[in-house]
Amino acid sequence: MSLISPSRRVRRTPFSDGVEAAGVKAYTVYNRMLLASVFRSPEEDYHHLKSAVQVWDVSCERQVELRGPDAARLMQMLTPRDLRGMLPGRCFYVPIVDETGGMLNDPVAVKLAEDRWWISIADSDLLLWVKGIANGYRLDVLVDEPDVSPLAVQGPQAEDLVAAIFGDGVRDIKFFRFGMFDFQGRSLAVARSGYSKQGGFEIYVEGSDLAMPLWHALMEAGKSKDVRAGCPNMIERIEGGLLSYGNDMTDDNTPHECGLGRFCDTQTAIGCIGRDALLRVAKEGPVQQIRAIEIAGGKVPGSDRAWSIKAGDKRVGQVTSAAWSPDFGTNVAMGMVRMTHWDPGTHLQVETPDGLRDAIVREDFWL
Ligand code: THG
Repeated sequence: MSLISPSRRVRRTPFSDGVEAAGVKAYTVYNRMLLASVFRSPEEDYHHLKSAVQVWDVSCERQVELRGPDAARLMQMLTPRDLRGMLPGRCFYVPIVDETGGMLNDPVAVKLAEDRWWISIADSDLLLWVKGIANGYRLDVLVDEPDVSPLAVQGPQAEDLVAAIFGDGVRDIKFFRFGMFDFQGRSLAVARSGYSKQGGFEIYVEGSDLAMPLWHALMEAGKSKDVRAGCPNMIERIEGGLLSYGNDMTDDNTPHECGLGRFCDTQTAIGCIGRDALLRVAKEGPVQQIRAIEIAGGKVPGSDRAWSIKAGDKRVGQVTSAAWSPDFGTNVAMGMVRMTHWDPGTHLQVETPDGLRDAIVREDFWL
């Protein structure tokens, strides 16, 4: 059963048969590809993610591959994060900005070799920007979207499950690094990363033919661990302060507004697009920034729009993601707040779809 009308514009993934058989209840669309959003219920999925292990079809985290002598130069043009110390086998969370310093994407850069990179993208058409830069500057580099589909294994039991398939070697992989490991005679990048704070791995499945065999192998090996098909969980990711491009930020925001200033080395990232604009914003400092916000009252409704944040009659920001947290017994949220009202402990009001609620700026996220 699916309420999304079938269309070639909304791409299936190499794991879609497994996702459907597991009883997916809702999808979203991400990079023009299906991404499951609910299996049992957001709350049930959340408790299970935090106590067991889940296998996530995150094929929609498409790769932009850079291949050739100018690959490293192009990668540094794309991000204000200094990549000079980045060795092959490393993954870096990298802001990508346009010439005005506006966020275009917040992907994970994967360095396979000096002349071969993957950019594991969030939901925007980054391939077009990268092709445009490569061609405009006449760089000696091939830019395309390879047949690579990430499969995430997340949760407290993720390491044991991934070790059961790839061997105990995966236990030595450090956070945001990857190693090459064999599955059915093929070598795959296995990274310790993923869009949750529960710990886990991402397997970059190169070749769609390997997808369902790997899916079945993980489900079989994980039976005793109560492994389930899962998906990025909105409640857990807000608790953990993980940003969602298109929701919590857009090209109207600078990395500094998004709290990603720590990933900008604008002084030393020579040649990066948007450098002059970022040098300006870094000097002045942002006038609004992402904050953790607690919203009073019972469970907030879901939403497809930002909710105004008020201080009396004045609009001082917007809530961009919010959910009821069963573990914290409150609504956890993130939002963009003006500097006059961003200090921890500041009392605010939020215009939710079911009325005005009291809210408070938190010191930190919840995890
Ligand atoms: N993994 C991979 N690709 C992705 C995502 C992913 N592409 C889309 C989307 N997620 C990109 N956005 C993010 C956002 C946050 C993180 C990763 C990708 C993340 N952040 C950690 C944090 O903020 O705590 C760690 C950042 C760090 O310290 O380097 O993991 O999840 N392949």
